[in-house]
Amino acid sequence: MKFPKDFLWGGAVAANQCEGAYNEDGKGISIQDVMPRGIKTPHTDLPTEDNMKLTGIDFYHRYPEDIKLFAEMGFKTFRTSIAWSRIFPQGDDAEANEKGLEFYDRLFDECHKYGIEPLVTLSHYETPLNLAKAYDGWVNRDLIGFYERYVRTVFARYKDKVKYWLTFNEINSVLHEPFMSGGIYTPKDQLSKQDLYQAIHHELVASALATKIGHEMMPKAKIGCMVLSMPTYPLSPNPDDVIAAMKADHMNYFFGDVHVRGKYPGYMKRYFRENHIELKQDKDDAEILKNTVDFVSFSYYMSVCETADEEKKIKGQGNIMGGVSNPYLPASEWGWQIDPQGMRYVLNVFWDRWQKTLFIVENGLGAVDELVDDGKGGKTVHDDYRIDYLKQHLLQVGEAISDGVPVMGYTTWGCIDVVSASTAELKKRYGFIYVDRNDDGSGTLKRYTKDSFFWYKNVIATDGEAL
Ligand code: BGP
Repeated sequence: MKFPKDFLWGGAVAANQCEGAYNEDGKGISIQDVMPRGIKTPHTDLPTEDNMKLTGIDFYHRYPEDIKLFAEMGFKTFRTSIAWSRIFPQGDDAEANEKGLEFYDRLFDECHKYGIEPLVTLSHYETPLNLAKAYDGWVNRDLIGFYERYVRTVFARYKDKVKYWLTFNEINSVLHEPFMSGGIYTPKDQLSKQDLYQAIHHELVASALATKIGHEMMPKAKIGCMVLSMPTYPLSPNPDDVIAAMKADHMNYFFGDVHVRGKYPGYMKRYFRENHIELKQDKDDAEILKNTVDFVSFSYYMSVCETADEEKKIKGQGNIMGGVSNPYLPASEWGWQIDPQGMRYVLNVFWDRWQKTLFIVENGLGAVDELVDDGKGGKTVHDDYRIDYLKQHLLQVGEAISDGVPVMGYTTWGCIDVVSASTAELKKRYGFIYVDRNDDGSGTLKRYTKDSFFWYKNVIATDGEAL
């Protein structure tokens, strides 16, 4: 099958997982800098040497080489984030950090040199640490103002360089990772539902405000929300399981519902009532929420099952958002269940529900790779498992397009190996490009193309026909 001519093929990373240079050129400390390996809650207030994200893959200095490799694959777009703490080191500063702004000028210029359109996430799990500690992150309404100042600054600066923007990475993940996703310093087990949903409300208002401001400042820009999609199947045809699955999906869909419909859905009002949650709303909030997005973007890695039967609720190993394992599906080494048809399913569900163009901005397989001699004096990785994963998922994207779903693009996660978000390790690799860096800190940081590099290049060159 041929994908549309203007389909945005590409890859995705996030600043905190690849840039390194955590304290260069005036950057402030972000919440990621104080999360050592495997830790997703506040642990220490100081960056620790154990944290692979402090040096990342040194993208901050090596980006020209990396963008060149993306161009060689034929990327039409490259998704990355702006590290908020490079621009406003403490988050609540009055003035922006010029050196931080200059870095992204250079980065976006480099993309345009090859005709690659940047796709920029404004906030990708990298809240400035000060906003977490002094304000308890998004629980505090002041964050809306700080975020507004930040987005106004970057919109003004990059309005001629960036056309596609995403407001918050996987905004619904705050339900499960309040520190990493929402910069909420209060430990998860002490966080009340009231504060959690208040924080979510602030993020939703901030997202709609960014969309409004973006449209005013950049009439040609397209601004989208970004949700973690993890379709929930009922574990059995028992109606109790079907309703359990519906409710689990609601908790994720409601973020998209607000972004697309501009108001809270009825099932959430019920949830708030039944859980004694009373959102504090400013008089303009309802009006601001009406600034709806141009498109819906999402990550897709896996589906899960849900059941009403407490005894069967053995949590799926490694599933970030809870749920129960599906007996029909294999899993990755990290327990993420592999379900290519779930991609077609979720594309159809989202389109039916929202009637907004969709953008798959994350999908991929985290695996342990082995660097071997390529027989020509160099080194490579024979990652047929990754090729197979991506191929099966892309074929399902093709099926969804044939179903009539408008899909504007596809960016694989971690197009170059980056430090994992959930484990802060480099051994969980997603890239088409191998980075010689190991979790003990050793390695030359040299880049090597994997077999999947040439496979993806061919997929792009043939508009998907080579699949
Ligand atoms: C998503 C995040 C990414 C990314 C990806 C893979 O949830 O948006 O930042 O890292 O998952 O997850 P991991 O790195 O934990 O394998």
